Amino acid sequence: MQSSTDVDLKSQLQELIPEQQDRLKKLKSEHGKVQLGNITVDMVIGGMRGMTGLLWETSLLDPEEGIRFRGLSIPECQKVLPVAQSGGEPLPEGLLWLLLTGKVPSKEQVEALSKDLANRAAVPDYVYNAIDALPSTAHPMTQFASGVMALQVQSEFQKAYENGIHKSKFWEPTYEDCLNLIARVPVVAAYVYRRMYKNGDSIPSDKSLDYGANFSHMLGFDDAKMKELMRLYITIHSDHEGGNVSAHTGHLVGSALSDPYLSFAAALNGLAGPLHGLANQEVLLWIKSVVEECGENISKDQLKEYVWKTLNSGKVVPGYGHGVLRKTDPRYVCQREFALKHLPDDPLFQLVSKLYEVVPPVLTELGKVKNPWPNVDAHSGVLLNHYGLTEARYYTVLFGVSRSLGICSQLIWDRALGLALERPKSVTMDWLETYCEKAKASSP
Ligand code: NMX
Ligand code: MLT
Repeated sequence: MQSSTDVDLKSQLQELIPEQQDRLKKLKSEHGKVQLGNITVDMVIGGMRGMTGLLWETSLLDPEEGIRFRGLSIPECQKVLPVAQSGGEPLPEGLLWLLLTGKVPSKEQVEALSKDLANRAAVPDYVYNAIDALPSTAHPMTQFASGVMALQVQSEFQKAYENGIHKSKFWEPTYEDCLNLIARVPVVAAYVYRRMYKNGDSIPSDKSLDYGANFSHMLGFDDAKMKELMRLYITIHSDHEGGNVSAHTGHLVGSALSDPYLSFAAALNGLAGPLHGLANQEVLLWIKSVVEECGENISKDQLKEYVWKTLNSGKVVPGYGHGVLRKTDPRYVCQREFALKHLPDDPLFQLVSKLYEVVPPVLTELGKVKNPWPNVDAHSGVLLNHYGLTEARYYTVLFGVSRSLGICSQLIWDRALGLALERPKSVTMDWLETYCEKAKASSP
């Protein structure tokens, strides 16, 4: 799975693209009519759950086993991807290389990509001005998405399209936009954080640092363990196959040939919903409300009562459940391992561990929840909180920075493979009722 020794990511892609185009052409001509399952009325009215309908190359989610990035599980990525320090967490640049090429990069390739990203990270003043036009009380995700929209002014794809670029070349300006976007989002995100919580006292980027460490530095956290946490955080939140709300939105908007900035800003607006990425904010706020009402040393019985109180007031227990997963999210597991290694005595970590014992049986007892186990968001907040990033409302922005890696990698392949405009068929209730009546009448 190792890449060739060429350290230039774009030339690696240049080599890979014709192979993958042929592969897709063959798939279409030889197997285009093969059925992948039946669409039921439940699927149509139930958020298309379980309906296979998207091509997404960068990762694949198994309900029992969790995510694999280009075939590699999280523990495998932790083993084989280059690290900043021996025994440490993967460098997100390595993961980006893996997502884009399907190959494990060498340390030299990761270093070259790291430098390339650092050199692309300049953000024009009008982006900061666009953010500053919003009240500083605006939600961090609103400020972040506005900043990404302002970055769009520099879209290479838009310029090339206006100049009549041939469609076989679409992927090239898409690549430039995506790499620029990935390089710039941490700068914009850090600006939002410092504006909201540190009196606008921005910290310039340090080009000598890797992507994760530099983001942590620009936020104002120079602790070596926080930098490790940031590398892990960005790696594991990057991609979760194509059907989740943010990835699907990015792909859908991109399918209209909207450029990567427009597509990714749209994706961020989906991520900002409480059933998706905003759940990481909700988890920490909910945990803090438990502590406020019952103290840190709450017993399991009290905790169970609190969970029932949440459910009985018509709310969800944030951080639990999933649209696809049916086991504990491996992204939860690796964060738990990080906590056991670095902060085993943190009181909020201990509360999170207690919740792991208490919540699943309660959700099972509720009787309708398909997956009672924790997802990625159940754990991330207490780790950030431990290292001083305590502002829960900001957490989804971190998720957004990380998700740029996955969504942008797939956008490059969308354009390289010439994937189609997304336009599924919708129907009305009248249509469904008539269809079902006819189906019933004609069945023996
Ligand atoms: N707490 C309470 N009720 C729940 C939960 C939960 N954690 N999870 C599912 N349910 C309910 C769900 O609301 C639905 O109720 P109703 O029929 O009354 O509408 C019922 O159980 C069946 O839902 P599922 O089929 O199990 O889940 P679905 O695929 O519809 O939704 C989530 C998946 C993730 C939206 C859901 O589990 C949830 O709301 N979890 C809490 C929010 C959360 O943690 N979201 C983050 C997901 C990860 N991410 O980062 O995106
Ligand atoms: C994600 O990371 O996108 C979430 O776990 C939601 C999902 O996969 O549906």
